[in-house]
Amino acid sequence: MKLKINIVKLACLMLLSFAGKSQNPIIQSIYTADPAPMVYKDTLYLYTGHDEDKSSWFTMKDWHVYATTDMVNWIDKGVGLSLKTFDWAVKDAWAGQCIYRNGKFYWYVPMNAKGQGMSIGVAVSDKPTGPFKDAIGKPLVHSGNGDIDPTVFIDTDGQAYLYWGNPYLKYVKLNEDMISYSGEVITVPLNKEGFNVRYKDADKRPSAYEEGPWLYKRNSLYYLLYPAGGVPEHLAYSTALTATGPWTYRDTIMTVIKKGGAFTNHPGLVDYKGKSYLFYHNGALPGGGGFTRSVCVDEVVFNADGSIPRVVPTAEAITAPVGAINPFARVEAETIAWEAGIETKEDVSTGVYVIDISNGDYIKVRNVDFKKAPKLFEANLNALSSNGSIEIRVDGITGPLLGTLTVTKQNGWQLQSTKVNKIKGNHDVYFVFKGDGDLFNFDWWKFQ
Ligand code: FUB
Repeated sequence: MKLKINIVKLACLMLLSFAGKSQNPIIQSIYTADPAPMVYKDTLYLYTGHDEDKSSWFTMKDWHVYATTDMVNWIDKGVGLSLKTFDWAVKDAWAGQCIYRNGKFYWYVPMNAKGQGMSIGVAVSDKPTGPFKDAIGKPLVHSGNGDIDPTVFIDTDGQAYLYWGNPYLKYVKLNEDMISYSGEVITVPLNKEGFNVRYKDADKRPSAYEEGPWLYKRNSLYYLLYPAGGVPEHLAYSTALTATGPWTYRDTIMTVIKKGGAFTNHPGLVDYKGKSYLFYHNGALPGGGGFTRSVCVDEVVFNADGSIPRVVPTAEAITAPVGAINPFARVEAETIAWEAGIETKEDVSTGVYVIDISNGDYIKVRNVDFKKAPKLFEANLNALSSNGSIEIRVDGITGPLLGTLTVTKQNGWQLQSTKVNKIKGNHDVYFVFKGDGDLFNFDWWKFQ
């Protein structure tokens, strides 16, 4: 997706008008869906599906990775995995989840397998951002009916579980190698006690459970979150004293999102830096809807009895960052709290960088910690025109001007710099791009 002023000017103006406080959806450069957060060391990685622009079905071909250390700025790590990785897959890169074990990252994803229908594959990598390769060269799970939306969980005793399914809810116990399992595929009874009843029963399903399970543990209690309904979906949860149930239905977590929603939703619950966060998706970006979705996040504060309170989707997302950006170390240009007009691209030599920059586009970076006053701003740029510039502003798109970097046309990537005014403390920094045409590509920035 491209929120270009010259293409979707109206949509962009809408975005600009609430740019000061809006943080949801957290990714604006493409449509993202089916969020799966994973904490590794001090970073929260977010694995998402990717809805194609103007899609009228779940035509999904790859999965993307984002990273944050503050819950407000998201670093685009590019395409983490694609259908092309799996020789046996033909389409439908739907909802998956990645987990760390014994020095490797295992990403479980559903895909349509040649001649077989939906199946679950597993990809493996030494790094959370890939490259990932097909771990076994064939589906890990093909039970023959509704093998989508895997969630993976490793219990405190080391036993790993893979749950999945629509319309059934199934699980297996994964072996320690994470790429095989022992025992039968178990089908969980979907009864009223465990999963409530549907608010409409046109499809005659036995319970409200729909798809997209997410398994989570807190204080010895196991939580299974899932989209419920049917369609349009709300998010609900059940709990159990073991990872395999029996499950007791608890409550709705998020009601159907009426304004700016998609007809699906998808939960991902994670603890990070002492707080808990619910990831989900909506259809709120310009051009968004049921097949052009966007990932969002809001904080969850558990009730004292361990129950999950109703989470109301916000436009603001996370108001209190849990980290800050150090402007005196290299910051990737694709570190974004909010943007308008830009896209990202990746190649082997540069990695991910910002492209498609034209007049009026901007990138907002939140909570930049100027521990000392900078004198210079430098940026690694590949100039495409001779009249581009970057206005460096703080605390608003029209906020105080720190300096203007007039970009010189040169061949290839060049470090370019400008003097800046004094500033100290924590500020939101806005890079506002000016000039005619396609201005430049932007790799990283730093203050001196
Ligand atoms: O993204 C494709 C499908 O839509 C997922 O597998 C479901 O969970 C729903 O979000």
